[in-house]
Amino acid sequence: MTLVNGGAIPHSIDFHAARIAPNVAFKDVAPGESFTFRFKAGDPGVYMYHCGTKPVLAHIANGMYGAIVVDPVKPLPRADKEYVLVASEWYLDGDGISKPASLSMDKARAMAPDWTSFNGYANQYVTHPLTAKPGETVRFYVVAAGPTLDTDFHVVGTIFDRAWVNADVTNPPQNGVQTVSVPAGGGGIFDVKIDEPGLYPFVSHAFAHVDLGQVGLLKVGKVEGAASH
Ligand SMILES: [Cu+2]
Repeated sequence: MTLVNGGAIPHSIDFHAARIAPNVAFKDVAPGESFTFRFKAGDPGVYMYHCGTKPVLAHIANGMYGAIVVDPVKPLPRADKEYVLVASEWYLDGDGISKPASLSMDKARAMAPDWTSFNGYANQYVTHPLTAKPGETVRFYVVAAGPTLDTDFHVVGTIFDRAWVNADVTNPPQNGVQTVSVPAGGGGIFDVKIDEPGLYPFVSHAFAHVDLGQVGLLKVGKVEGAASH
């Protein structure tokens, strides 16, 4: 892993998938500098990574995060489609219309987001749904990046056939579960197999988050019309 800091202030990178001394590997890298470290990804799952420079709240709230999937040596059951969803929330100091919005630390501390999202944009998969064919197994790798709020992952109109809660793939998955909390800084892996064509919303079932944009659609088969949620 090489972090190149092309920005104006120090940054760093914290991999939850690593077992490593954070004061060494996750240290601040000054503007214009780079830093390389290595770790062995020996713990399978889906993990958050993020900037760990103080105040971490500000760096994560500005979008400095992502997900990595560490596959187990013994593969998981086959999935036909795999999607990675990184849930997060945005705290802004303006509407972004007259001038670009920046971070509101007051809102971030108060946990009062303007928007919540999957993969950075509120409602993006409502306008551009994810797709599957009827009968396909769809696997969602879900990370809640926060910076602060959890994501209560649920797919409307079906039940998780398999849920690796907290992305623990060393144990058998839970079968037939409806909603699983993915904590801020955590991950989960969810399989659904949907036979009936339709529009199936995937949401954080903490519904204020749906209102703020943490909702998308899984379009199974050929479908006309609008979503229910
Ligand atoms: Cu940073």
